[in-house]
Amino acid sequence: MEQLDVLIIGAGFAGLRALYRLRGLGKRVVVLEASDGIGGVWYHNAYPGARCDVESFDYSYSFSPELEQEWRWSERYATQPEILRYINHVADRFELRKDILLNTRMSKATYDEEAARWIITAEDGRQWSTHYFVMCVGQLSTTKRPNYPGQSTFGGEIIHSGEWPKHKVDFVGKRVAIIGTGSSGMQMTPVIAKQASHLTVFQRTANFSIPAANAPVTDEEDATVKANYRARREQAWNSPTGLGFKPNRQSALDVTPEEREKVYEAAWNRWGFGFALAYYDILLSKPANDTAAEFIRRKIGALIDDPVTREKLVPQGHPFAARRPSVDSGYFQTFNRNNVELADLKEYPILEFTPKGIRTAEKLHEFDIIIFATGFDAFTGSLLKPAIVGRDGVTLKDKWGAGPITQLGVGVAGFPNMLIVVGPGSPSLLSNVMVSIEEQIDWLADLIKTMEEGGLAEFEALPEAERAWVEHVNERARETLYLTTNSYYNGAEVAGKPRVFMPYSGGVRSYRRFLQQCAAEGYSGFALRAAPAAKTRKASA
Ligand code: N01
Repeated sequence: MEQLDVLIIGAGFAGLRALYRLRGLGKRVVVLEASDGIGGVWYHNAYPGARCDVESFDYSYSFSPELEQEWRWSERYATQPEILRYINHVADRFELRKDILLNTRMSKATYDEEAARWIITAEDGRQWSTHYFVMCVGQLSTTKRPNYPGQSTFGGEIIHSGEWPKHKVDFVGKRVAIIGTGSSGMQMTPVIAKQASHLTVFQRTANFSIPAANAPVTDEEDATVKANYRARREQAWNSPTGLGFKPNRQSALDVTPEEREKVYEAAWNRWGFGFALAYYDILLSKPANDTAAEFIRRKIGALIDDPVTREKLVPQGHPFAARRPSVDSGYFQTFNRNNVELADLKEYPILEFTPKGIRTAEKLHEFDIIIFATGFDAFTGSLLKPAIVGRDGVTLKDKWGAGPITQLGVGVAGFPNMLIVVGPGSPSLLSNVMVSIEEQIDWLADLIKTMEEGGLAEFEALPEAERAWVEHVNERARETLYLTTNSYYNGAEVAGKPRVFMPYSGGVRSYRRFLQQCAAEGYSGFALRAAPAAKTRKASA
C-alpha cells in the first residue's frame, strides 16, 4: 500500500490549490479524481450558456502574481470552456498532473486509530495509507435527478445539466424541455431557445435574477485590473462575500425612494450577484429587502410581453437573495419568442413521462430532449457519498444524521486528521468560493506545517468547540432572511434531508478572523497530540 503524507479527494479548483500548496511543504501529496478529467463542476456542467456569475478577475486564483498577470480573461463573466481552459493551464503551469489519479473514485476512508492514519480505498480496490486526508469534493457536485413515473420509457435523450454529456448535443430542429429554473436552467434557456424548434421551460419556483451585463474585457480594463490586482484582491478578502467591490454601508431604509431607485438602477445595470450588497441590510431586514425585491420585480416584469407569462415569471413569496438568485443573459426576454413556452408546475404538475414526452395535469408535451436542470444535493451530498469511518467505527453519515457538525467548517470531532474544504459551516456557497478555497487551504497548510514541525501525530476537533461553532453559525443565520424560505441553504432541496442552515453567513472577513484566531491560539477548538489518543488511552489503562 502506498504511504502518503496527504491524500486529497477531488481535482476541482479546491483540490488543485490544495495539491500545489501542500506539495510546497515538501509533502508527498496525491489527488484522487473520480472523473476522466480535472476541473470538478467546471468539467461536468458543460451545458450551453454555462458561465460564471462572479467576475472572471475575482473568480481566479490569487496565489501566483505571475499567473494573474499572464492569464487573459476574454469576458467579464467567463464561459465554462474558458474556465476549464484556465484550470488546465494552471495544472500544466504548476505541473500538477503528475500527482493526480483520474478515473479513481474513493469509496471508503477508514481511520486507523492506533497509527493515526487514514486508509483510503478506491472503487477498484486500490488502497493508500495517508497521514492527512483532505476532502475537496465541492458543494454542488452530487446531482439531483427526479424520478417520475414512466421516466425510463421516454424515447428521446434525458440529460442532467450537472452531468453534461461529452458528445455534442444538437438542438437544431428539436423539441426540448428544461425542468428547473435555478441558475443552470436560466443560463441555458436563451441559448437553447435560439437553436431548438420548440423549447418548454418547466418552472416550479420563479427565481430572482439580475442581468449579467456581460461584455468582452478590453485591453484597457485588463491592464487596469492587472496594475492594481493586489488592491482588488484585498477588497475581495475584506468584503462580506468575497466579491471585488465595496458593499454599501447604508441601510436601504435610510435613504429617499428617489436615491434608492438610483442605487438600484446602477446595481441592476452592473453589479449582477452583487445587487444584494446595494445596501447592507438587504439580507437582514424584510422591509429593506422588500424595496429591492419590488424594484427587481418591476424590472423583470418590464422584460416580458405576455401578461400571463409575466405573472408567472415574476418571483413572489420569498425575499430577494434568500434563495440563490441568478445572473442571467436574456432569460426573461426569451419568453417573448414564438418558439418558447413556460409550463407552470404549480398549476399543472408533471404526472408522468411517456415514450413521447411529459404528461402534465394539463396536456401531453412532446419532446426529443429533456434536460433536468434540477440542481444538486448541496453541501453534504458528495461528502456523505463515500463511507467515511472515523473513531470507534462511527461514520460521517451517522455523525451528521441530524445535520452537519464541524469545528469552523474544516474539522470534525471523531475524524482526526481529516479536513474539509468549503464545506458546511464555512462561507462556501455564500461567498465567491475562490476566496474561501484559498483562505481555507492556506490555513490548513499552516496547520499541517505546525503538526510536522512539532512531530505531532494527530489533530482533532473538540466536541465542545463544534457545538459552539454550529450554534454560532445558526445564530448568524437567524440574523438574516435566509431562514424565512426553503432553499438548498437549509437542506430543503432533498426530501428527508436534515433541515439545518448549512453555510456560514457571517461573511468571509469575519470567518477569516475566526480561522486566524484559532491558529494564533495554537489551534484552539482542536486537540493537537504528540501520540494518537488511542495509544495514549491504552498505555494509561
Ligand atoms: O440548481 P438549483 P442549479 N421538478 O437547485 C427545480 C450554482 N451555479 O443547477 O426551486 C421540478 O438552483 C427547482 O425548483 P424549486 C449556483 O450556486 C452557478 O440551477 O425547488 N423542478 C429549481 O428551479 C446555483 O445556485 C452557476 O421549486 C424541480 C431548479 O430545479 C447552484 O449552482 C451556474 C425539481 C434547481 O435549481 C445550483 O444551480 C449554474 C423537480 N422534481 C449553477 N427538482 C454560475 O453561474 C428541482 N427542481 C457560477
